[in-house]
Amino acid sequence: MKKISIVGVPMDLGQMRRGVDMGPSAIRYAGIVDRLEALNYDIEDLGDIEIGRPTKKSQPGDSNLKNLNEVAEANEKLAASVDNVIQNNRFPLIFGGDHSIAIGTLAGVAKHYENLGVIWYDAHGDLNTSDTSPSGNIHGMPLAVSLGIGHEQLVNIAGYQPKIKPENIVIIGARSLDEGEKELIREKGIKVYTMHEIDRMGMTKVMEEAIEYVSKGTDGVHLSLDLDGLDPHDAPGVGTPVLGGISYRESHLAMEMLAESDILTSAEFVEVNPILDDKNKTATVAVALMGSLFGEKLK
Ligand code: 4U7
Ligand code: MN
Ligand code: MN
Ligand code: MN
Repeated sequence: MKKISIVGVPMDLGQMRRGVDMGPSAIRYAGIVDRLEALNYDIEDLGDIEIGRPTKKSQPGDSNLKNLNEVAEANEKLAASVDNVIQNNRFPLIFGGDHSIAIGTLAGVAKHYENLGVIWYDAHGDLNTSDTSPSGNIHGMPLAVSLGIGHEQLVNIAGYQPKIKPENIVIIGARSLDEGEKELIREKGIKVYTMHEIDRMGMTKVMEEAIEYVSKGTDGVHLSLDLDGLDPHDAPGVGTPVLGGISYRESHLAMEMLAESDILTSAEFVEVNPILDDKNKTATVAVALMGSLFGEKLK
């Protein structure tokens, strides 16, 4: 029987909109523990990582990255917690919080895998650096940071780098990429299925290819699911919504195909913001998708 450990990360310092720190509570409130227990998993909820508050106004000479020290510190704690979950032979399931927490999740997970595959389900590439970021928001940087590209304080979390390799990553659902991100994608040859490919090929084919792509030559696979990968109609409670996204049904299909493939070794669901939501719809969607991801259809 699969043993799952839940870690909440009430992080909102990687972007500018308040409320996303309540994401982990909203997901728990939407019934995730009962949902997974009904599937006969052994569930342990480790509670939330403590997030510091920004203590000082920025000083001249500071980096343009917003809340850099606090984001780095929380991600160190998260990396240690995730590392510990895997050492205990349990599956880490992380709830955000803004997407800057993927830095810590991947730092903890990748210690255990030489060649970790990553599925990045997102409207965005999250491949910005301090130089290319239009916003200075760290939630737009975690994939670059995990590749070893970015501010040294972030890149070196958990004391090693890089965490992942460009050829082991697949991005699904992209429709808002900045110029610097596009350049990095071209330069590193990162595999991307934009909304164009999803429309053209259909989600079934996209997921068949993506699953094969991230399984080849890898020894584990992490799913990082940003709820803004879905269309804002289905997931309105996110800080950076982008029209024309993946539907709720297509997302279920994607999760079901991942369940069948049985390749995942860790997962995170991020960017749920209850303040911007419509009656906890987005957390409810996240919980439903996790139901599929953990095999509701197969049982
Ligand atoms: B998310 C953005 F400029 N690219 O870097 C940036 F459009 O984790 C958005 O995917 C980043 O939600 C979105 O600020 C980060 C912007
Ligand atoms: Mn996003
Ligand atoms: Mn993201
Ligand atoms: Mn977002």
